[in-house]
Amino acid sequence: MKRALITGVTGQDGAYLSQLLLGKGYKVYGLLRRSASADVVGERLRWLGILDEVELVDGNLTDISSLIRVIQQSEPDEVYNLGAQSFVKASWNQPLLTGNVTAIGAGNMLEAVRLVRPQARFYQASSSEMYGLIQEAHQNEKTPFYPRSPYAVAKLYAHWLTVNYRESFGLHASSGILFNHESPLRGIEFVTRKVTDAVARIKLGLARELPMGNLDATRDWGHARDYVRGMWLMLQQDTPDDYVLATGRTVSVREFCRLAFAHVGLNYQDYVRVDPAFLRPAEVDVLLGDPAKAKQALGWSADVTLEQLVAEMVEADLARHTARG
Ligand code: NDP
Ligand code: GDR
Repeated sequence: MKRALITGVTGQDGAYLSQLLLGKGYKVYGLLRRSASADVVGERLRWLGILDEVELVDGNLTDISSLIRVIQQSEPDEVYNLGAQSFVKASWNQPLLTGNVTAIGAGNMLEAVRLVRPQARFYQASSSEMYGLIQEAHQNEKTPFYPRSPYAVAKLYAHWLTVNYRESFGLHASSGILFNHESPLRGIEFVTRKVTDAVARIKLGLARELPMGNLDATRDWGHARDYVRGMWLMLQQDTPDDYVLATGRTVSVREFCRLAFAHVGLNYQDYVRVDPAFLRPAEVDVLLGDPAKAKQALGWSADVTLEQLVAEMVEADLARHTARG
């Protein structure tokens, strides 16, 4: 039985990746940081019905001794480093915490693997945010980076350290440069889930409007379930490498709003208003990924369309709010 250790197991991707690996017969360990809200942090795993199947182990990315202990305890064949302060907007308010968790935390994880379990395969959750102020219309593995937020700067450090540990120490370390991927388990502050949650509340008469930031930004949005499959495929290759995962289609936040409201028969223009509080000090205007390498080398492609994603998310939020009464 293969053994996997996932950091960020309580997040969106951690939950779907756990489900995928359990389905493949893995023993799955998940790093859990201590929280006063221990009863709710496992909510996503519970939603997928797998909370009891994942072995949660106590540790924190900022505490390397805890990572060393967890790797000794779990003896993983594969390590997926998904833990991060992942909300871009918050990274301007907490830039150094973001650096400690998202950059140095990845360094701690790489060091712990190198010292304790160098034979383990390592996945780093890199991000399309690293392209930031885009240098090419379609971004692929060779496109130069230009980060636009403290979050993206931190991710760039983690990305290059992963490449460096591969080249310096021969670790089987791969980095997935993933474009935005969403699902009903997306955190509520991210734009897609914020919109689908508001659509559900407005439809059910629980809210009347939706304050938003920049409606003109465009993103290449896919479904998280497809993207965690790509992570796993990367670690099944004989040779570690870097791969872009994306759909190859970019759509504006405005169009996402239109689709989500239209799903319940409403016109987004009647409800959405721009509130400067949701604008960012520096914006990433456009992202559009080129997943050709992942398709060719991994046989990976994003199967879920944006329209299917929107429908699934709106329906899940309608069900949640209806169940709450
Ligand atoms: P989430 O924000 O949903 O999850 C982040 C996870 O990191 C949570 O489990 C969180 O724990 C954990 N975490 C935060 N701080 C620490 C810490 N100090 N020690 C240990 N764990 C910690 O992110 P996603 O699932 O959406 O994304 C997964 C990874 O992929 C992240 O690294 C993200 O930056 C990256 N990424 C995501 C993309 C996307 O579109 N979703 C695209 C590209 C990259 P807790 O529940 O306790 O807060
Ligand atoms: P992003 O995701 O910054 O791309 O990072 P987010 O959903 O937060 O923003 C996407 C775009 O929407 C615009 N926007 C708003 N965003 C939010 N959150 N709230 C709003 O009200 C709003 N209005 C407009 C933003 O300005 C932005 O242009 C996500 C995270 O998952 C990262 O961890 C990951 O690395 C990248 O995706 C790829």
